[in-house]
Amino acid sequence: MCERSYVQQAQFFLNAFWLEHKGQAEEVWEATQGFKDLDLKGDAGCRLDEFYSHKFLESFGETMTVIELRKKLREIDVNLDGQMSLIEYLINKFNRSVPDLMSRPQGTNEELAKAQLALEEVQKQIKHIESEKARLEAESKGTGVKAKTVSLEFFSELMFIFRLLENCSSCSTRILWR
Ligand SMILES: [Ca+2]
Repeated sequence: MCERSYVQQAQFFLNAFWLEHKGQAEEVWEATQGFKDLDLKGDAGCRLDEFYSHKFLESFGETMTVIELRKKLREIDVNLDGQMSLIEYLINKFNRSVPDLMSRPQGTNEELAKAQLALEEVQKQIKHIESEKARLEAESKGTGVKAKTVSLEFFSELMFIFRLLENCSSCSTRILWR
């Protein structure tokens, strides 16, 4: 059973520590993606077992021996369930503590909310562009006025996306373009 998805755990962490760690939002989203990639349940998962925790720590840190990995996991695993949730990993990585996390207000962060809205808008636009791309490409292969109009349409959609990205300093391009 999952109380919070990986994305919700990342949001919870960033909400709590936005002032201190907004400059590392990119790293938080990369770790989020790393958990989702390794979890067989993908988006529906919320913690990695010992085997995948080790795999994650290996790919996101320096190479460690099995003993060092076990030690690191014990250090990260604050609720002692033998598994590593994203929030446990983030608390450890950024030298925070659970009491520290829980003492912070949630949901009052306008800047983060704006960044998330912009991210959703960009993702919507990318989906739209992807579905339109084939049609536009086919049409722009022709000649004459219609082909030129289609290319301009495509160009203005791209410019729209770039403008959104400019307003979304914490958006991860890796997540955006996957
Ligand atoms: Ca745990």
